Amino acid sequence: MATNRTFTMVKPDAVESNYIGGILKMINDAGFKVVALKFTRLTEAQAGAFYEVHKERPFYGELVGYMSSGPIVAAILEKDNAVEDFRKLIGATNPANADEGTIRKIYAKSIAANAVHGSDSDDNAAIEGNFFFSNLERF
Ligand code: 3AN
Repeated sequence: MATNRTFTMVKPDAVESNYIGGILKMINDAGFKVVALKFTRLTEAQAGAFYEVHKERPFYGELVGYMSSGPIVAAILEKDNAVEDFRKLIGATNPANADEGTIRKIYAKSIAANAVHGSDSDDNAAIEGNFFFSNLERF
């Protein structure tokens, strides 16, 4: 499969716990190249817009409140088969179900505070990357 890109965030729980370095090291060690990187904090409105696709889900309010509760690290990552391989690297949404050695198994606290985000498709990777980064901020 050709080289492509995915989008990730280190979420507020992992930033607060000083896991940024450990998580970025796992990402690099798995062969992903960082092509855009930003340390920022979402407003509630921005988090609501980012997670618009989950608007009807019962946890939407909790998710938006949580994702705007502290700073996050956003990044675009490049690798062959990036979206699928990154989902494997981060593990299941609920860390209790995540495989050994995955980022969520090692660093996540709960299904809501699950350490990292990873895009679920090429289309969403592009949409999410564009949400955070201009063309001048990606390489
Ligand atoms: P993933 O992040 O693995 O793609 P999604 O797309 O099902 O998972 O959910 C998006 C985000 O919503 C998750 N990363 C998690 O933070 C949050 N979330 C998912 N399910 C729940 C839940 N049952 N309770 C609270 N938050 C949840």
